[in-house]
Amino acid sequence: MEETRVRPIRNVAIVSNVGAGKTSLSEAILYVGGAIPTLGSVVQGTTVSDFEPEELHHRCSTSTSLLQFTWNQTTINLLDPPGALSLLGEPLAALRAVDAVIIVLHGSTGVRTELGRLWARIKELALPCLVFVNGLDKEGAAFPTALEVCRKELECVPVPMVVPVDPGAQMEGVVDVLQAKLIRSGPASAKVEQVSVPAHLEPAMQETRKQLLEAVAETEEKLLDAYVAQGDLSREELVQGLRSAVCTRQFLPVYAGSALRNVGVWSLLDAMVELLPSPAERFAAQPLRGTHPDTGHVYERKGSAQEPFSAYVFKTLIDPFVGWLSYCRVLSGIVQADSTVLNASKHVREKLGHFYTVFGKRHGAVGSAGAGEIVAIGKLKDTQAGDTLCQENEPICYSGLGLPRPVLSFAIEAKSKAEIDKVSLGLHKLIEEDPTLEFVRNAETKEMVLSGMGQLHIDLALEKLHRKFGADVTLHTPKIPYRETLKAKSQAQGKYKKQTGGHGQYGDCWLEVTPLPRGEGFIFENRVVGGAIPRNFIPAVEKGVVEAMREGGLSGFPVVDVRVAVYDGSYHVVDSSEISFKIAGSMAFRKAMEGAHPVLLEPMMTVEIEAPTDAVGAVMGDLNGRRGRIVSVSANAHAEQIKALVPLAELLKYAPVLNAMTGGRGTYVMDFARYDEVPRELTGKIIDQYKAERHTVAAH
Ligand SMILES: Nc1nc2c(ncn2[C@@H]2O[C@H](COP(=O)(O)OP(=O)(O)O)[C@@H](O)[C@H]2O)c(=O)[nH]1
Ligand SMILES: [Mg+2]
Repeated sequence: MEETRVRPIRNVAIVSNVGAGKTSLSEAILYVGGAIPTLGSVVQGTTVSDFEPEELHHRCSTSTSLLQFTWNQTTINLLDPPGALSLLGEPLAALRAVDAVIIVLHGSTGVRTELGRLWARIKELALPCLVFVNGLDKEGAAFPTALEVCRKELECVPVPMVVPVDPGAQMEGVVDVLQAKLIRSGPASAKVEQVSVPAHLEPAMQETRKQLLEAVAETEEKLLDAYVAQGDLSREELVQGLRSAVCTRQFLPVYAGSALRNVGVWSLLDAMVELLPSPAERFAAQPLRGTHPDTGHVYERKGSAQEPFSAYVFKTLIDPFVGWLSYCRVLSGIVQADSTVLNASKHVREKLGHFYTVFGKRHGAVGSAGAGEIVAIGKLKDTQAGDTLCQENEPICYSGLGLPRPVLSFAIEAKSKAEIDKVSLGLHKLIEEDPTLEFVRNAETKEMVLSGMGQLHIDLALEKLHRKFGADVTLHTPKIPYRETLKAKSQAQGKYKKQTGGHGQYGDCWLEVTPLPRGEGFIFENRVVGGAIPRNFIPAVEKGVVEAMREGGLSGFPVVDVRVAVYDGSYHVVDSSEISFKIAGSMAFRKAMEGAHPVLLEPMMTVEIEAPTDAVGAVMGDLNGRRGRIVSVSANAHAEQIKALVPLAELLKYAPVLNAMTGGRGTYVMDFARYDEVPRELTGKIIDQYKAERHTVAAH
């Protein structure tokens, strides 16, 4: 019953640590799959997948490529995202479009932070996986080490599917255990040669095959019975057992070879079709869940073409030739190009433009797309990555992309006044393409602030800004958004009186300010009894307080975490007005704060650093120097994770420092944790600095 209308489909993303060979492997898959005539190379900038100018310049992927091709009557949608930690939004989004994943392991490197994070998401999404151990043509790359990584770091049961033959620079084959054949191949031809297994490789193959048989037999009683009875399983039984074990994530079939030399790739490609689930099979095992955008009612979809149309947008980009494109994974139903649908995430109707298939930078027009397919749609006005599109009368909304927050911020300034508009326009376009990039004008510090996931991410954004919009900027350290609060209870009066001639002004109130626990913000209370201030003026007092809170008396930063109670006052029947009580409220608040032992608060960040073991001492020492508090340290086979609480002010230029301390092997992510009091010895300096700045601004 599987996809009778169209060809079978496999949607697969390739993920790994940066530089493990995803793009090279994608290229080799296309080559073996007959989609390209020659094997391109990342180093020469000739792969189908890495084509953007930034990718060619950096010689690494910076954006997810979609590679659609056909093999064995199966449509394969291969996604090749970048691996760098600061571009993690791309693979995280790609995972939402696929039904299975190929994990590339390389050399003796274990699971680094970026793959660790992806692995966590893969588990959440319960995506079936295959592993490809790449680079076996290189010195020091060992297959057993990779199996150990699967066991220890991915905490999975690896099942080797091949026996690598003569790993090293001249490697030209693997023994495919399922085929019981030696598969010979090389970079000069897309054809593989299947020959019988030479006698000296027979014991290794039998040993691997035995492991496979036992693993498969254990997954199902029927298979176990057959194995016990015959001492063997047929190829059909093996494939059937493997398929269901992969689909339910019971174990990880492990392939191996060299993407660069086109070795072992054919077996992997075969497995993509034979062992990975089709979209329908995946959703039969775990139905899709979405909610009604208005009622929140939960609905399930089985991912069939007969259901109402729904699709998930996992990437948007501006293509130089076709314009705005939204990459969509159709999850249910069928949709025609140029029809009108609902964007359930944004509650707006969208008129769909043309539909395209995508092969790297090449596009082909198609008229419709059905469940399981991936299609690029032109001209969507309000749709962003993470949105759900659906049939208007059957609305459903799937969960958002769940992307990490930016960690690194810069204040940016246009190189020339004439470029300010270009910068602003360009950056707004770039953030529409990339949900992990943030661009805001900070009302408090009056700066334009660009935030990203790391230095590479910011650099790439600026390169694109230059290339696509012809605008250049300079980067500065952004100002810190400090806050003020109080440490003691205090009371004060605010009396505003102007009663000379004509209609006068009269407002008078007594306020009590009390510290609130950190993060509680602001509470206003009316404790006036006996009509000392008429009820209708109380909101005006509150307004005055709120206005005064915007600029604290110490440094001009907003006041937070304060309970303000108005408890007494007086009024004048004629002269009292809202405005006079508002002014009185502001005056009383400022005075009360003076007596309340005001202090400065600074933003504290939770920082998670991963550093190679030999650099951990240096990293921890440096964190101490940054007023950081270590929260925990934990280790895996290759690196240690340090979790610390550090003031944002000490982290503004952390990325290059960590790089230098760890020889480029350290990575970190950070997130806002809370506001903490600035140590007294630093407070004076910060206050002086901001007062001086305010003076200069005022003088201009
Ligand atoms: N020796 C060798 N080098 C490889 C292999 N696969 C990839 N590389 C090289 O490793 C580098 C990173 O490869 P790339 O495919 O861009 O990795 P990605 O970041 O995972 O996409 C490039 O210089 C490739 O030429 C391989 O199987 N053997
Ligand atoms: Mg790549």
